[in-house]
Amino acid sequence: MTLGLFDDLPAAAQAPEWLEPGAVVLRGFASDLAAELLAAVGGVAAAAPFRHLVTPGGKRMSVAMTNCGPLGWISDRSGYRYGPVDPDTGARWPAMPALFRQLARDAAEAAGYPGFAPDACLVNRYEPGTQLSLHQDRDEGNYAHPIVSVSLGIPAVFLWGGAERADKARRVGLWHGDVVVWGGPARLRFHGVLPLAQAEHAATGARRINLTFRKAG
Ligand code: MD3
Ligand code: FE
Repeated sequence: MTLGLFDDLPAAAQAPEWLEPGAVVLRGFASDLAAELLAAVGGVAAAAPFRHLVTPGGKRMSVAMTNCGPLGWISDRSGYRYGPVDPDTGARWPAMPALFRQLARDAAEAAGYPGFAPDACLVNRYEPGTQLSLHQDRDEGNYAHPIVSVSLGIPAVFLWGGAERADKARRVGLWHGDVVVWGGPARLRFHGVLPLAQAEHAATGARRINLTFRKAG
C-alpha cells in the first residue's frame, strides 16, 4: 500500500542503458504511448499494407514491412533504396503520424541528439520464427543522424555486433515499450534479430512491431 501522493505523475524514468558510446536503450520510454502507436500503425497499414520484400539475392524476407513518412525503405531484385512511392500501391507512403515524429524527437533528445527530424519510418512486423539477419543500415544519406527504434508487442533478442560482420555479437532483450537510439560511433554497427520465440502480448497477439525512424534524405 502506498500513499498515492505520486499517482498522477508518470512512472519514474528508468536509467538509460548504454550499449556503447552512441547506443542507448531507454527501457519503457514508449510504454504510455503504446496503444496509440499501435492504432496509428493500423492506419498506416490500411493505406500501405505489410508485405514481404525480396532481397537483391532473391530471398523473401521473413519480416513483413511497410513505411510511413516522405520516404520509405524498399528492397527488390535491383537493390535496397529509399523512395517516396509505395511500389505496391503506386501512391506516396502515408504521412508520418505526429505522435511518431514527436516520440522519435524526444527519444533522440534523451540520448543526446536534439533536433532529430526523421523523414522515414520503417515499420517491421515479426511473428514467432521471424528473424532479421545481421546487417548494417547503410542506405541513408547522412550517418551523422541517429536511428531511433521502438519495440512493441512480444519480446525479441536483438543482436548487437561490431564494425565487421564477423565481430562477436552480444544479445540484448527488447520488450514492449523499449526505445533504442543508435548514433555516432554506433551508427554503422552490424545488428540483427534472432528468430522470435512463441509468445503472446495483450496489445498485439503473437506479434512484434518495430518502428525505426531515420533521416534518409
Ligand atoms: C543499430 N530492425 O529495420 S531495430 C532495421 O528490431 C532493423 O526490427 C530491427 O534492424 C528490428 O534495419 C532492429 C534496432 C536498430 C535499427 C537500426 C540500427 C539498430 C540499429 C542502425 C544502426 C545500428
Ligand atoms: Fe537495421
